Amino acid sequence: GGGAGDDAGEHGPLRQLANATLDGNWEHDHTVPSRTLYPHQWSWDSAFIAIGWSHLRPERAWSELTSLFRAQWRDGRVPHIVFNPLVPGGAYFPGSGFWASAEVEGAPPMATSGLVQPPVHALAAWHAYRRAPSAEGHAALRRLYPRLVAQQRYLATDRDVGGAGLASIVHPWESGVDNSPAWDAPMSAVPDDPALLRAYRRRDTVHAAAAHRPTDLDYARYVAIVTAYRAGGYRDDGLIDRHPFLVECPLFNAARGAAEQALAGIAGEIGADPGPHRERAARITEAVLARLYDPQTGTFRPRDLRTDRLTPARTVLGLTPLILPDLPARQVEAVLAEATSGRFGLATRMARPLPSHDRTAADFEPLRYWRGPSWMNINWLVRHGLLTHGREGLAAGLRASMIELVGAAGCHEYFHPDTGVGLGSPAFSWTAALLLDVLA
Ligand code: 2M8
Repeated sequence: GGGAGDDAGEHGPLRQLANATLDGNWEHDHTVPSRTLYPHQWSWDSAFIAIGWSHLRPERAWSELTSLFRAQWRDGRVPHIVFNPLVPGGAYFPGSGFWASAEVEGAPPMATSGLVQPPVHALAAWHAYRRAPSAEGHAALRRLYPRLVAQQRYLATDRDVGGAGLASIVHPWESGVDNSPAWDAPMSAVPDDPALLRAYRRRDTVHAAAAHRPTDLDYARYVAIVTAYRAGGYRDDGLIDRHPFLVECPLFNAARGAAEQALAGIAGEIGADPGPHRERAARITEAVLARLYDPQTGTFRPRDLRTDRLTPARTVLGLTPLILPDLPARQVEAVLAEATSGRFGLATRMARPLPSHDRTAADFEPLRYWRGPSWMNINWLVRHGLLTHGREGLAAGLRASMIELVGAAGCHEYFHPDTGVGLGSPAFSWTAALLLDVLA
């Protein structure tokens, strides 16, 4: 990375494609992930997308985050989908009627889901601000700060189901990596009554190949888990006794830790006290180490609260604790050993970005969504972690592979991890946004 080959001239057409992709997906105050597959606002997509807008039209970065946090629930949760009432109900499954947030005490006036996604928003807000500091950005940070703090508080309290300082996800959709092999073990315990799904029609397989998406069995379980959570009014008390899916995810919790570090930066910028954020960040890192690190294999893996076991699959989630600035040297080395192994192929010169799953695993599926394909957001996070820990050479290798991938295939949602062929949506927002950021 860096150097003469990266000037605006050489990457001009690629930048233009990314700009046009973001612009085409812009919708009055937010950006849809994809016009066809995801026509509403998604939580962690908006965080990554804001980073992209900071390079093009910073006012849109602040609008993106502001509109998302307008839909924050009274308990602090930031819903993973904010529904656009102008989009026809049948355009996405499960739509607003399925979630029925209007009936829930403490939900906002607009229709949302009741789940959350990895809290990468503080990191994104701080990153976007430093890319494009302005009076408008400063004012936006001031407005967002208490909301970002409330988001963190919700996850640290209501969602600490295991009681050991980590937040649990209550649904694979909350991980953002929906059908990752990381969830196969906990998902196998979820009832899989196919009749549950017969009542509904999937929409995703209208727009993307069924072989590139989660299975019907996955969807039957997705619906079952939401149905259980919704029946309890999306409340979090007593989940341990009644909820079918409870997992502590390394990415989700590393994002919480990185968020506290980012909040320390934001607090310093707006004249609040950074101290408590640094302390919380340190405690989250300690809990991630105590609960999710397996010294035997040198890997971070999710903990299934139902069995109190680490899930067996070695997915790319295990590399993401690198975004924790205070990750100890021993674990940084362990993550790098895993990342540079044949499982993931990280190198100073690498043909392709990181896959979403261990290439050597028997259940590696190069076409199926989060079970093998490469995704720009995960690669961006790992690159961010490499830079955080001073691994410039590896970060440059990863960056070059990301640019090459999108340069050849376009702004697809995900990519075949070997051939680089584009998969899923062909005009996907976070791919465009994060490409612009790595090009900057
Ligand atoms: C995918 O998830 C949604 C459900 O939230 C879906 O498959 O319908 C995931 O890739 C998720 O990480 C992403 O935020 C969302 C929108 O891009 O799509």
